[in-house]
Amino acid sequence: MSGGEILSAVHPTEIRTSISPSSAVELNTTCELANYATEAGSAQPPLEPGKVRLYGFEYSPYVQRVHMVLITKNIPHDVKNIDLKNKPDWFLKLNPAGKVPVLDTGDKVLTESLEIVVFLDKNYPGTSLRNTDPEKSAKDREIVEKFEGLRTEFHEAIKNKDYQSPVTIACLSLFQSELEKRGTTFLADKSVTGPRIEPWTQAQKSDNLPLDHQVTNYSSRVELEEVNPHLSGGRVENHLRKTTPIHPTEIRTSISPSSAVEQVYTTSALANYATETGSAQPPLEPGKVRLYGFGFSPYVQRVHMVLIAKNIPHDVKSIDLKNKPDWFLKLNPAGKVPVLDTGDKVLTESLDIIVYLDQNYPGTSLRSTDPEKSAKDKEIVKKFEEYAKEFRQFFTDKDFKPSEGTRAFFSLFQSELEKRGTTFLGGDSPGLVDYIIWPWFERMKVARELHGKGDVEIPEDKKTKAAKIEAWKNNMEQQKAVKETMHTLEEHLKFAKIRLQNQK
Ligand SMILES: N[C@@H](CCC(=O)N[C@@H](CS)C(=O)NCC(=O)O)C(=O)O
Repeated sequence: MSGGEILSAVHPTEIRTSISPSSAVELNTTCELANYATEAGSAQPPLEPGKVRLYGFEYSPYVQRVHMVLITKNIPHDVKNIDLKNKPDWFLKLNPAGKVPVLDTGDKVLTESLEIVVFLDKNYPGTSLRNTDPEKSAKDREIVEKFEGLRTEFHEAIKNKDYQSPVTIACLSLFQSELEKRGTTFLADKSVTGPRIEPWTQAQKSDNLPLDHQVTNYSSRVELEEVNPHLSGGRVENHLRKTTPIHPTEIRTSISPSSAVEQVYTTSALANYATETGSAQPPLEPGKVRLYGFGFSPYVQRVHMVLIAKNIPHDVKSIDLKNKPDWFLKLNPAGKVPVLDTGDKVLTESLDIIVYLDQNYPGTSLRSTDPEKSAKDKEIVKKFEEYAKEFRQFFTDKDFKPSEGTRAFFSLFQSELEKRGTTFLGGDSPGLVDYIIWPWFERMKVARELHGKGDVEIPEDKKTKAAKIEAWKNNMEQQKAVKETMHTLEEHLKFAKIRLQNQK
């Protein structure tokens, strides 16, 4: 689909029949696959920068309560399943008791779900999920204590349909009377007690699997770049802001910032476990769409950002592009990422995918309804796609001169920002167009760093233009979807160098 058609229509190409999400066999396969790195004898998968790691097992309510708190508190994390029948040695070193959940923050290893959830609530930013009122807090503890006593009884009740469950009855009656007394929807407005209890009250529903939002391979560090160098035809001032981890409490000593890239690679090598030639296609998780991608692809990143911005449950699997598995080539014979698999449909081409997501998933639409703006958005995207195509040449040829199309894009982009008078092209929050173009802005400084050129002043007549776009960039960098998907300049540089080396 050409840039001109984007934002108007999408043609889902393939109807899937081969995978039914309800198949129990597939769930088992998911589990087996998910355990790839955790069998006895396997190596401990290194932490991803900026993320905590939860070791678990999909069906464990103790793991689920921790996972839910990680999600509720927006703590960047990933989850690795442990094969509990075949525990790896490194796991037994982390927790000699051999139980999940285990939380590894990089600084600390914590076991025991209740200790972990309280630790997360105390040590990570955001609203506390515990009651501050002493009376409620004491009752919460009582409720939790009673629920903890439920453990043995719960198994008994599953095995024996006539089991009377005295502890459960006492517990539920306390739970109910507290709900009544407080008159709130939950035990607290945002009570950690709710999530603690929920895994048990929902355990009978076989389709109720924990939602896994740990999808990125990306660093959480934020860094500021300069205005597009191709715009002014010269060099602009370098405004490097100190990089700040999302969670200042999480200071890892074992990993120096310079090894962050190695980690990204190692992690993504692990993430590729299921995607090498000869490997089986990893089954979809119920309730989630799957994005097949590659950590450094700007086309993948734009789709990933829209999934995050629209809160669409998803996971991301990396494809080894040098070694594409047959099943991947069946999904997309062109062999390119991104590919989106919804379970019903397989979509290729980033722009088609993005429009499909915006059209078919709930939440505010990220496209403008104003016909004039919408037409301008299409024009911007069309011009931008031309620029994206020639972008690579800025890396390989330091004297590459931007085409007319590229110049026209920057000029239109800036004049539209000015005309709309909003922070983003989409208004007060980013729209599809903003997400569509962002990944290239994240990478612009790479070319300059590669060519080792110094900075120069922005010409006077370009200053307003540069300031508009720079303000847009700064505001984009504050967006959740950008923070969760971006790589630092250092990581981009390292990747670009490896790639250029490989092309020689
Ligand atoms: N027009 C496509 C471009 C996608 C694309 O070029 N993907 C690259 C990664 S950035 C790729 O998959 N390359 C692998 C290959 O061509 O073998 C889109 O928007 O999705």
